[in-house]
Amino acid sequence: MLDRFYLIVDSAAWLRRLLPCGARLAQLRVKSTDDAFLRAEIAAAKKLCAHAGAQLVVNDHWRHAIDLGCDYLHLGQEDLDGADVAAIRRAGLQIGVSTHDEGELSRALSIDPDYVALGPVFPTTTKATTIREQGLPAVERWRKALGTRPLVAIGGITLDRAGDILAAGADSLALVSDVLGAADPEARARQWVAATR
Ligand code: TZP
Ligand code: MG
Repeated sequence: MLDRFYLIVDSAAWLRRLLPCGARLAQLRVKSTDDAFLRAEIAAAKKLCAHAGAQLVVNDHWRHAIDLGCDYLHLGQEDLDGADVAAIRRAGLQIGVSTHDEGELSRALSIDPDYVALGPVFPTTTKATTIREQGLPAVERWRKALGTRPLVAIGGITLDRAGDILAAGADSLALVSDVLGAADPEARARQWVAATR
């Protein structure tokens, strides 16, 4: 079961600040090609999440995630191109996959993912993307297509939209800017925890 509040951060430093606010599901999404830096960030995030009793999901860097003993990966469609899914499974990691349309959904399902993410549900400025927002009808379609497989909604998610997205069928809401861009990120994270638990 995924927590309904799925916090995405770009550094372990954010986890040090926000895990104490009650977040129990966090993705470390670091865009870097510096392997030593990536390993240090992933190792720090793993330790912080273990201490907080939170599930860490590592975006993209599957080799480091395996080496460092992590247990959950998030792969985008481009990440899937370069990933050795069999090796990831052999190492015992669970995998969530991003999807933006029906074609990507069927590709994602072919690797039997532990969750499917759909996005962007609403317009986002966090990720440079030309993909149009999917809207709540897509959340409803994905819900039907997925059966009981967990569905994560992502993109432009704010606390005031949370109820509608959950009602449309999402199990978990993944977000960046509503918390990291808030005037008081700790207070916003606590609001999310209170609203979703
Ligand atoms: N994938 C689709 S939208 C997105 C990612 C990583 C960014 C979500 O950020 P925000 O700030 O919650 O819209
Ligand atoms: Mg990725």
